[in-house]
Amino acid sequence: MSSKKEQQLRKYGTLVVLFIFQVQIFGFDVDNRPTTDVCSTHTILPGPKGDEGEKGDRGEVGRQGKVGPKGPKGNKGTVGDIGDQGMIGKIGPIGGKGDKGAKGFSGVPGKKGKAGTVCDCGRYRRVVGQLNVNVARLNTSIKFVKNVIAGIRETDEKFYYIVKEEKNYREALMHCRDRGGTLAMPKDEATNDLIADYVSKSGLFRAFIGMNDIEKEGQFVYADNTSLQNYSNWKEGEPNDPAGREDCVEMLSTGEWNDSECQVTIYFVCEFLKRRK
Ligand code: MAN
Ligand code: CA
Ligand code: CA
Repeated sequence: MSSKKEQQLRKYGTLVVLFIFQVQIFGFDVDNRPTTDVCSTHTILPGPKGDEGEKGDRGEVGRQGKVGPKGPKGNKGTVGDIGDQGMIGKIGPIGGKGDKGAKGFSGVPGKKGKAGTVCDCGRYRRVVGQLNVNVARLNTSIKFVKNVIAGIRETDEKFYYIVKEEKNYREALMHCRDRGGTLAMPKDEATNDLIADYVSKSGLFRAFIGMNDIEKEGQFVYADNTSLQNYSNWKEGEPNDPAGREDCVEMLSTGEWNDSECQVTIYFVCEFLKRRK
């Protein structure tokens, strides 16, 4: 221990001894005053002040202080400088269909048109009517050609074709002529046999062929107006011309002929001359 500290301890020790001495000599009442002043003449006075002691050693580092109070709020900062422009973003998705716009204003009325030409409606109706007729003929022709393809008979000189449409003699003849032919005219046995076979094989009992006695009763001619020559194939008892009304001729499935009424409507046989090569 340094001498400086020894001096401090001696000084404090002297003061403690003096304090205890006073308490033992005079005593104290509850008011902390001397019970008697009889010993005031014996009061011990302090001595003269001593010399100043030497400077003590530097103390140890003290403990860290408490955390200080929160400081006042700082002033608002100034606006910063504008940065560089960013890159262009990606193209966004296609937007939905917009609502229908409001109806626009009416336009300016146009100028008065030129006078129209008078429609010749009657003429157009006639044209349309004729076209309808042509279409009907074409359809008939198509039907005919289809049937021709389906079945036809031929000799060296001619084609024979059964038209399975019920027509009277005059209509049947016109039908064959419209197609470049005529009603079949069997002028020999071979030709008659060929047509007969065709009729029977087609499942028919009868069909018009090209002969009649329209011009003169009993005098039969072919459709080309040539008279019968040395060939005929009448069924037995024919021609009988009952009631004088049978002036046209049909071939039966046997190949035999029968005079028949011209107005009955039955199938018929056309013939077409082959083209010379
Ligand atoms: C019978 C016969 C024929 C006559 C027919 C008319 O077959 O009399 O001669 O042509 O009837 O349907
Ligand atoms: Ca007759
Ligand atoms: Ca008859």
